Amino acid sequence: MTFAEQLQADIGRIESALERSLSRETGEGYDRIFEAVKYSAMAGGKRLRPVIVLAFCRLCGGDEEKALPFACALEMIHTYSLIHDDLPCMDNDDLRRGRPTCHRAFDEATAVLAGDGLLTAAFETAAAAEGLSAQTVLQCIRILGRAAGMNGMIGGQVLDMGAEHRRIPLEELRLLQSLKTGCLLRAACELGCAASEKADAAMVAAAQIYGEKLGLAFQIRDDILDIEGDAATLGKTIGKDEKNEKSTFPSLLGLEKCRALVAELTDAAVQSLAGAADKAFLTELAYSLVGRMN
Ligand code: GRG
Repeated sequence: MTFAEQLQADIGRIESALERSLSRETGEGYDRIFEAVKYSAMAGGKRLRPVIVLAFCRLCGGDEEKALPFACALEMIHTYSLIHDDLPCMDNDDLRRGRPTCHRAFDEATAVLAGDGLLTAAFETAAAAEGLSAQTVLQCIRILGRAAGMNGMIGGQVLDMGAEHRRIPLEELRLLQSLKTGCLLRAACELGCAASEKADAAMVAAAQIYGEKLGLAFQIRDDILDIEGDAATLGKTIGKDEKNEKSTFPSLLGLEKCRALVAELTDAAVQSLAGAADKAFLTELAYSLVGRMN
C-alpha cells in the first residue's frame, strides 16, 4: 500500500468509528446535542492525531482495531478543544474546518455543551475498548487525561491567553506550545504504543520524541500559515495572531528562521525512529506536514 492509500484507509476507518460512537440519539428531545457534536466532529479535519495512534500501533506490531477507540477518543478531545477555542470568550472565531463555527451554526450554550459532550464521550469511548488488558485500558485513559488536562492542553491554553498583547520570551512560548499543541500529539504516539501492548521502553521513548518534535514543527507551521495561508484552503480565519498581538514563533524569530526550524524539527522527529523497522508511513507523514497548506 502506498502512503496515500494507507492514509486514506486509516482516515476512513477513523471516520466510520467516530460516526458510530457519536450516533447514540435517543429521540427523546435532546438530539440537537448529537447534531451539534457531529456537525463539528464530522466536518473533515486532517485526523492527524488518530492517524498517528493507528500508525504507532502498527509500527509496534499491534492490532490497529484495538487502538481505534483511543484514536477516536483523542480526536473527540481535539474537536472539543477547537469548539471551545472558537467561543466568544476565547478566540471568538467564525470559521472552522471550512464551516461556520459550532456556536455560529447553533448557539453559544449548545457549543459549550457540544465541547463538554465530546470530552466526556472521549473517556466513555476509551473505557469501552475491547480485547486489551484492563491495565492497558487504564494506562490509555491516563494518557488521555494527562494530555488534555491542566498540566497539558488546558495549561497551555491558560499560558496562551496570557501571551496576548505582550512579547513573551522564547522559552515561555516553547512551553506554551508544547502544552497546548504538543501534549495531544505526544499522547497520540504514546496511545499507539500502549494499545499495541508490544512496545518496550526504548520504543516508547522514541515515540515521545517523535511526538514532541512533530508537535513543535506542526505549531510553527500553523503560526506561519496564520500569516501567509489562505482562509479558504485552511478552513479557518487567518491573521488572528497579529490582530491579538500574540507572541508566536514568527513574531519572535522571523519567517525564514521558522521555515528552517520546521524542517529541522521534522528531521529530528524522523530520526527518533531510526531504530524502528517499517517506519516509512510515519516518516512520510512527518514530511507531508512540512509544507502543508491546511
Ligand atoms: C474550556 C472555554 C474552554 C476553552 C478551552 C482547550 C482549549 C480551549 C483550547 C485548546 C488549544 C487549541 C485549540 C490548540 C490548537 C492546536 C491546533 C494547532 C489546532 C489545529 O489542529 P489541526 O490543524 O486541525 O490538526 P484539524 O481541523 O485538521 O483537525
